[in-house]
Amino acid sequence: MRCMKAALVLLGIATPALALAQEKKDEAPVAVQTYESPITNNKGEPIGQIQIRDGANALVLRVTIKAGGLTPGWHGLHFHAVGDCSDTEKFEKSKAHVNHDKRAHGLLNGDGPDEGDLPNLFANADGSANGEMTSEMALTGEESLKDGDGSALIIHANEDDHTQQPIGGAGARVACAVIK
Ligand SMILES: [Cu+2]
Repeated sequence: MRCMKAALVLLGIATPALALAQEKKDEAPVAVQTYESPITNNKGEPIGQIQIRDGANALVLRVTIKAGGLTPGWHGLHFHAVGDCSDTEKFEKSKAHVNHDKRAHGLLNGDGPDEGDLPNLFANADGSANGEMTSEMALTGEESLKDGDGSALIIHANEDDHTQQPIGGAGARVACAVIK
C-alpha cells in the first residue's frame, strides 16, 4: 500500500516534467541571426559599426560610434530602403525609409510609424555614442532588411521629433551603414 502510494506520487511528479520536456522538444529553437556592418560618415570614413541580432521575439540593433564620430547631442536614426552608402556626401542612394505599408513617419504620430522608424541616438560630448534599440523589421525574409536591394541604417544630423513629415526634422544624412 505504502509502496503504491509512493509510485503514484512519483507518477504525479514525473508526468508534468515529461510533458514539459516533450513540449520543449517540439518547439524548434529559433537561432538568432547576427549581422554586422561598418558605419561611414560623409567623408567615407568609418566611424563605428552596427550589430543586428534577430531572434524569435525581436530584432535588436546595437549602434557603436567611436569618439569624434558624431556631433554631440541627439540624432535621428532610421532604416532606409536601399542598401547603398556609396554617395557619401549625401547618402541619397539609400532612398526613403523602409515603408511597405505606406504609413506616416513618426513613432509618436497617430498615422505612423513607418517600418524604418527608430528611437534617437545620443552622442556624448566627445562624439562617441552607444545605443541599443528594437525594431519591428526582420533581418531576412519577405519585406525584410536584407530584401533584394537591401537597406541602410542612416544617422541624421539632428534629432527626430517622431511626429513631423517626412523625417521628424532630423535634417541631413551624416552617416550610413549597409545592410545586405
Ligand atoms: Cu532617415
